Amino acid sequence: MAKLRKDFLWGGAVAAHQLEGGWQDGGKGMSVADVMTAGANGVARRITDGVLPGENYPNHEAIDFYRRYKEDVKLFAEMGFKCFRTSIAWTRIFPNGDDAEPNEEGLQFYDDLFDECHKYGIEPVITLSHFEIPYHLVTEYGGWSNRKLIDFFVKFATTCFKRYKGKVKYWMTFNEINNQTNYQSDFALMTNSGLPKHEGEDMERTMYQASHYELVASAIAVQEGHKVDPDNQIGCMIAMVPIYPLTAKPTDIMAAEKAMQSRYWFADVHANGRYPSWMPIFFENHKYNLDITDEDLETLKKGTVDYIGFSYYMSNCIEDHGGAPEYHYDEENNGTKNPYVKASEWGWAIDPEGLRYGMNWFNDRYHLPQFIVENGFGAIDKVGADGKVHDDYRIDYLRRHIEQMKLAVEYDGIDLMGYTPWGCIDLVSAGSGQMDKRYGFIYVDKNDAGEGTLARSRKDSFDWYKEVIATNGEDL
Ligand code: BGP
Repeated sequence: MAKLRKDFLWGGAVAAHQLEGGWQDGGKGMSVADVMTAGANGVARRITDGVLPGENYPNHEAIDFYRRYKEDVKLFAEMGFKCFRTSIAWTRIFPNGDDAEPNEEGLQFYDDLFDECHKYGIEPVITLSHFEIPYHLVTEYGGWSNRKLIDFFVKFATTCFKRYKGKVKYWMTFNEINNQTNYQSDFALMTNSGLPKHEGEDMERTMYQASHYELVASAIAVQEGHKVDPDNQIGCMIAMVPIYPLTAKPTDIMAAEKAMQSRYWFADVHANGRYPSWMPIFFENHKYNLDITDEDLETLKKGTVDYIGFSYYMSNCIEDHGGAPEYHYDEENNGTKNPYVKASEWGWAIDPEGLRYGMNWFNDRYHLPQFIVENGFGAIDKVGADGKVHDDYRIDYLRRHIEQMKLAVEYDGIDLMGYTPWGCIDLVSAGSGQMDKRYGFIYVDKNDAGEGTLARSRKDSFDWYKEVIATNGEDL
């Protein structure tokens, strides 16, 4: 029976804008994340037009990792991390996105961070664009709806590949690129593609166009990254939310199949180097007339990824509502509750088997190594009378998911590179923009109101995860 690889990459995951802070330090420019206010009481974050006085922009300070990273990396090392997934803030390297030269101070910051990781034998795993692009590219070019963004991104990516050659081997291009199917949400549009919503515009068409440019940019980046260093492993990053049929009714089964296709075609393009057969028909039926050139299609073929990086938090359910034969998946109308699973406070269905299901789904289609680069349980943690967070609910969630991940390796033969639970240190939540939805093994003293000392402390899950890593997943 196959066990986890001996060099299995245990670690944790974060993203630059959710923990660094220092939003104007070291010559950094303004990113889309810098103009999004915190959400409140289930209300989505607001996207402002620039930075408004008196508004709360939580990631401006976040958890001040920009200054405290040495202390934090030391804690990761104490847990035995083999790798650390973070992103490079594009605006630290190219403050406006279209600058002629990169910003040396920004480049140096990541040099120092990666050196600090290597000091402890921790391998950096880097996402190039994790829910942010320079805000200037939004105001000046309309974000990813503009083909020019391809060149800007490739220049950014290539600058990073060259500068960090020998220090970074594992890369991903765009975080959760397929979340853009949720084009009804301003947040998803802004974070994934820097697309401001335009009244009266067919945002679905714009989403497909923007996604195409991103996929072309990714395919060029993959090729450039391999040229710079053939050892580079460059993956995609897909949000895996399996969509089950609510019943065994054949129409529900078909609706679920079509829903899966319409959420995961991004992975087809990344891994197979081509659009699936239904897509040109879909584009034609909708008269989308997208700017997709023959040269683009060649590029997609040549720039396929080395591995499938993905996040997994929950599964979803769908029932057939009739409608068009294409059963086009519509995020807004598909929040059907699965009666067989419980959900978190945020309504995220807790479904460990769904992780194994998603891994098999990817494996059957792409036959590539996989990397679970996000998984975790967002909760409101209470500090106990002894000053410690006793987060047995988090341990329980992670344990049950690791069990399924091991089954996928042992019984399904899936080649799994590593596992990096999300938010290994408490940070700003992407969805709410607040601090109190926490995922960490390490507690950070800061609340939704922005109060706190920013002091770090170990939760119960810290010691538990340390043991999991020490035994390569044997002792759960
Ligand atoms: C993923 C994102 C992360 C992260 C996580 C948890 O979608 O890649 O950036 O934040 O979800 O989501 P949230 O912070 O909304 O709980």
